[in-house]
Amino acid sequence: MLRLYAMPGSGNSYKVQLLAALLEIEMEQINMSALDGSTRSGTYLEKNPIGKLPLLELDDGRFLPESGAILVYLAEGSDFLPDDRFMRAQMLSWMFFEQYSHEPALAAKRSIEVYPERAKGVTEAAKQTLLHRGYAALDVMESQLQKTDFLIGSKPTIADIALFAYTHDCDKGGFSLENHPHTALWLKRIEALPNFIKMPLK
Ligand SMILES: N[C@@H](CCC(=O)N[C@@H](CS)C(=O)NCC(=O)O)C(=O)O
Repeated sequence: MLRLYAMPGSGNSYKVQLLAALLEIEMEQINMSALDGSTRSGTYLEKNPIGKLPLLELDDGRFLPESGAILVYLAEGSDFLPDDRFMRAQMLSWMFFEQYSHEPALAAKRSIEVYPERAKGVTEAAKQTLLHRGYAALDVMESQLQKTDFLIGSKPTIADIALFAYTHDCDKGGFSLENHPHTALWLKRIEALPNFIKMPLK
């Protein structure tokens, strides 16, 4: 059976947990914390030299880090991974956007607000920069979601799963979707998918 090393309450882990639930893929789950130093232990670094969660272990003992890569692996053969060459590239374009422009602002701001130990030494100016960058990313999504139900058209792909994770509870990081009504509706569309699960908190 597949084994997922995950952190409860982490959006990056939730992406994988959500897709696995939607596709009814069974996985053994090992809960870890990125806050207690265990992801920097020698035994974990042997499995994942990047030292982050999530991490997927395949049946044959191979390891796959990075949430986006794990989504691609799990979605193989499903409707969440389009066959069409351009659509697949568009999907990846949103996933790279998530990693470079969205997650670094929304997840970082949420982390500062949710875990007080992460707020130490963070200036008000740095928080404002994260808010500014996060809203810029949400504006890009809103502009697309005014035109299409999901990010690359009428059907959900793993790009939607990837971007759902840190958008659905962006209020925890101090963001509001009041001026992003299409993004708020898109969240509801994802929550209505069969087998949807909320973010596991333990
Ligand atoms: N690009 C990675 C980011 C993973 C990541 O940042 N995970 C956090 C938990 S949400 C982590 O393990 N942080 C530990 C650390 O940075 O030391 C992915 O998408 O999987």
